[in-house]
Amino acid sequence: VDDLFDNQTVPEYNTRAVEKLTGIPADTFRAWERRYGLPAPARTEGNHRLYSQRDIAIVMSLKQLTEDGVSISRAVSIVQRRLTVEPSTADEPAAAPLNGSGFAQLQHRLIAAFTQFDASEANHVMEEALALYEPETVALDVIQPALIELGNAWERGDVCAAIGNFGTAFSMRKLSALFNASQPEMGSPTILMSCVAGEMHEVGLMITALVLSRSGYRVIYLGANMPGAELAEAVRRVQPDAVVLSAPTEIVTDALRESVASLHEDTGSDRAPVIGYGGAVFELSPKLRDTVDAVYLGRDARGARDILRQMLRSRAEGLVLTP
Ligand code: B12
Repeated sequence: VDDLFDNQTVPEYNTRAVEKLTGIPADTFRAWERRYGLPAPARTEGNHRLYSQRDIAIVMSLKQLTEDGVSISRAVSIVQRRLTVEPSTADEPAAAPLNGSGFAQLQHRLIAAFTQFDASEANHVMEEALALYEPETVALDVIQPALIELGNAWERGDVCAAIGNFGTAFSMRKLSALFNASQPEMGSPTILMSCVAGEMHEVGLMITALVLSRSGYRVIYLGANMPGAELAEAVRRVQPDAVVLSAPTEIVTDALRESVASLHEDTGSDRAPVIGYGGAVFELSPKLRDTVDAVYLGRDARGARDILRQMLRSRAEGLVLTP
């Protein structure tokens, strides 16, 4: 239904059939046609409307979007935009919102907005993405790849540092707002999260916090550059079920090992928390993982969520955990 390019344009369904197939009264989709020009059925010789499969997909998309709380005029412009972007190949439609291509388009538009320092267009892209997808999907499949690409573009010298910082700052504001709105203090078990001492790259940690909080955990977020001794003190006070550390750059691997060591020393609890970590450097140099006495949580928040779910379940059942 959402793949507007996969649907045939041959006019073959009458109004009654469309009502039956979509569950929407004819008055409604005829009003959409009058006001917004969508759908755009053909006419028989006797001037009766004849709809194609694509028209039906359009009606279904409008229905879905309005049911999700998007206004009808906004829903129409979203669908129009999808229809005006040409598919890259016949087999792989570029405008389908529920597959990789839909994400690629949103990423591309977000990067374009960043390179123009255009926060209002970036906000527009975010609104559109959030009308279609869950916040964690927007974080993982739109913001994260866009920032990785922006970082690579900066390394290649294609964009200046200011654009990179603008995109990072904009994204951190969005992600923080989504994280706050997900009521991180509500769920359970409790996960304490921070970057290790000296680590200022905070985006990966924030995305992981959002995803974990949206999965129902209570997340206590300490942010960037957390000295090991202070972290251990916080763990003694909070008694979390898990501690998740971010150490994406090479320069902080020692700091990660130190933090992990002080957490192993004394957490003030008879049931030690799961200690997990992540960061790009452990993907680039997998051997480094052997030097850290904690659980590697994978490439990104998606893997972290799955591994932690498993580990916290085992911990709740009282099974012994080793990294
Ligand atoms: C933006 C940026 C900054 C910003 C960060 C702002 C912020 N609020 O986060 C600022 C300007 C502060 C900055 C500073 C520095 N930066 Co910088 N920065 C970048 C840049 C351009 C993008 C990073 C980014 O946000 N990427 C997008 C996010 C999504 O990626 P990510 O953070 O890596 O997260 C991914 C993984 O690491 C992982 N992950 C991260 N945390 C966690 C946690 C868990 C639990 C899990 C599961 C996964 C996970 O998930 C994400 C998806 O895979 C990169 C270049 C690049 N190509 O990456 C350089 C880069 C990371 N920076 C680098 C350096 C050297 C520095 C500085 C030392 C530069 C300097 N001389 O001042 C300083 C010091 C920073 C410090 N002490 O930590 C190097 C690191 C080199 C290395 N070998 O490790 C890079 C790669 C650039 C380079 N090639 O030189 N930087």
